[in-house]
Amino acid sequence: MPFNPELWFTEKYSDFCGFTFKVKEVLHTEYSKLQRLDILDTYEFGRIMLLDGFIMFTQRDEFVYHEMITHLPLFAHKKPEAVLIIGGGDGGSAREVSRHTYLKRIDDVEIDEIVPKNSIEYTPFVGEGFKRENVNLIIGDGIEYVKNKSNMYDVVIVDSTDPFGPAEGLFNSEFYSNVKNILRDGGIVVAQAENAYYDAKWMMRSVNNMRKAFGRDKVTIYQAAIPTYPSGSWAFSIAWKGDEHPKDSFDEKRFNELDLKFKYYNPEIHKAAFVLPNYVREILESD
Ligand code: AG3
Repeated sequence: MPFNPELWFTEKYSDFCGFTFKVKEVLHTEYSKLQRLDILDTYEFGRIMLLDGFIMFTQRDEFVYHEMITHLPLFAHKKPEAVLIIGGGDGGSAREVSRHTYLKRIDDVEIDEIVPKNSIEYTPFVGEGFKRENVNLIIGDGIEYVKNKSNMYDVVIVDSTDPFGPAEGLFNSEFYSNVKNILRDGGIVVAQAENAYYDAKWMMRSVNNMRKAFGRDKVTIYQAAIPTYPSGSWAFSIAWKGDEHPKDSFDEKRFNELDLKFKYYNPEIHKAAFVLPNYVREILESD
């Protein structure tokens, strides 16, 4: 029998479980000063980007995350003109935001240049976000970028890695209060906030620190089903400066006029994503 080795990758979710899939080929590995990046080609999920061994996105289900972190806050805002993406170095969020062609400004501040470089080369289905002419990619530290600036953006999207290493400071209250200042009146911030099942502490770090900056009644969680992230049920924290809850401020007129095709997001999901199971509600209310 010919030697036919099998290569498998596991992302560990806890000391006792993880998520494993069979790898066709390791396409690229590269180290920056900040982190290790791997691009894998896999049988089940297509191309995958790992940062420090954690799944950032897969070709097969990235649409859920990127649609939900962008279109929900954009359609919840009354009249967005300028959008800031922090992180999002793969270009997936930029790709979705750029479809809102009425926007006057889209800035994406990514700390590590090897992420966009490799995304454009190996995962162009998201990397193409940086090819859109209305997207301005800035290589820099998002934590520094939001300091001492005010009234510049209507929507801020924090598309970060997990809250350790380079992204740790993107989950703290000083960062969120700078984000509040950089937002104009009526502004909305959304951040990827891990999951309530394995990592409730991390989710609540984002929620509690947003609460410190925006006030307890101006922060909540919405969720989406993302099969390749821990627990499959992913949380986004959202805070708003205006009076209306983002689930109620969906702009149906703009949604119909733009007439975009989505694979996950729709007007019903916009509202339903805020409906939380009891175990998540309890975590949110307990702190
Ligand atoms: N941001 C990373 C989400 C966190 C995933 N965590 C994990 N697999 N442990 C996604 C970047 C996509 N633009």
